[in-house]
Amino acid sequence: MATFDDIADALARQAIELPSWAFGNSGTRFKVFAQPGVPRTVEEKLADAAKVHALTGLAPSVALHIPWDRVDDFAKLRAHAEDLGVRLGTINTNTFQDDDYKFGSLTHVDERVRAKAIAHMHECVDIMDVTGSRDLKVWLPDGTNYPGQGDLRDRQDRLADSLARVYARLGDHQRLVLEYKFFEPAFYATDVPDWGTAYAHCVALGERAVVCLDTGHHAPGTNIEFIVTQLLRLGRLGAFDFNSRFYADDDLIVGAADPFQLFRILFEVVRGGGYDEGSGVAFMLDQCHNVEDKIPGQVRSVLNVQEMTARALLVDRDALAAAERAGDVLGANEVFMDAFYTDVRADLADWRASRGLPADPMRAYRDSGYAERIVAERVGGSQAGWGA
Ligand code: AOS
Ligand code: ZN
Ligand code: ZN
Repeated sequence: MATFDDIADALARQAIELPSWAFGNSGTRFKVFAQPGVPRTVEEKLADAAKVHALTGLAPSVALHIPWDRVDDFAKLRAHAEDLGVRLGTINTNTFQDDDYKFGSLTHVDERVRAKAIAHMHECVDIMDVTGSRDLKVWLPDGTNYPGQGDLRDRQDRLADSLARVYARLGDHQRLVLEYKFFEPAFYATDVPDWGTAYAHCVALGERAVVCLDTGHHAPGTNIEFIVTQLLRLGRLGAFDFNSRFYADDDLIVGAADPFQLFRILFEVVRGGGYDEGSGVAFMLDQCHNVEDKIPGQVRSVLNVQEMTARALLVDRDALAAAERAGDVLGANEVFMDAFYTDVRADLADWRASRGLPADPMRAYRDSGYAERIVAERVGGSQAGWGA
């Protein structure tokens, strides 16, 4: 097996984008539990994200969500982020919180509503031009609840047409990242339900259309690492939304529900070149912290991704390939599992300390006094996303 020293340099290029909405109040449709000290402004969300980056060195950028994070002056916001030591990243569109979108957005039968959704996405690209963001993330709530409610084929045709109009607005360096999800809020037929549908639309659009794989968006038992492999092979894996799920789209801390699955996914990422310098795969979190503290929730999340990345990098690929070729089923599995079972936490602590980072970022956060300070300073937190 490779040693920790062998992978130290590769670990240094890890970058995980944080979602602005992870720092605000969130909840389920039953209850939003407000937490003291949550950000009241976008600027305060950026400050919290910058704290996560300062503690871990892993989170240099922040994804924004429009309209939740709309400000009057995005150039000023960009400068503010840079002053804090982070960048503004992916711009997420929102066509799911407006009465007009009850029966769909980019797929809507009514041309007025469809034009409104397209205009919203064009506005998001205008924002990207100012923030310097590369990626426009499109996740759609579109779908139907009952058989016969909508014409499935016509909806696909309208979707293709709408996406083309959005894509046409992108600059040469910008990408459309299309996210799929098998259900919710639609419960019968979702219009972008799976990687194949997302892939087909991306191919029709052009090279700068790529797929976002949200790890929570699959039916139980789905072999997600296979999808990772296939999309990398096809050159269309644009981004991850990392989180974990026990039941539905739970948006829990990545690596909490099934660390082995995260390991298998990251192994295929490494194997397929998705972790190579300049690979074009964006690693993001898409999580909400409903009952746990938010800033340490984000710290825990990026550390979980780092730990599993380290283990994935440790796999002895030569030994694995030899065992695979020899038909040595148990030998190959042992090589794979050896890396998974390697506890890298002490090595990572030393590695962090050698780079001027806290060896234990969770503890460093607890000791920093930041949590107490924001509770004292921020009175009247904003509602930042889900459950709003
Ligand atoms: C929805 O289920 C998707 O995961 C979206 O990526 C995301 O959670 C949403 O856009 C929140 O911003
Ligand atoms: Zn997502
Ligand atoms: Zn989701």
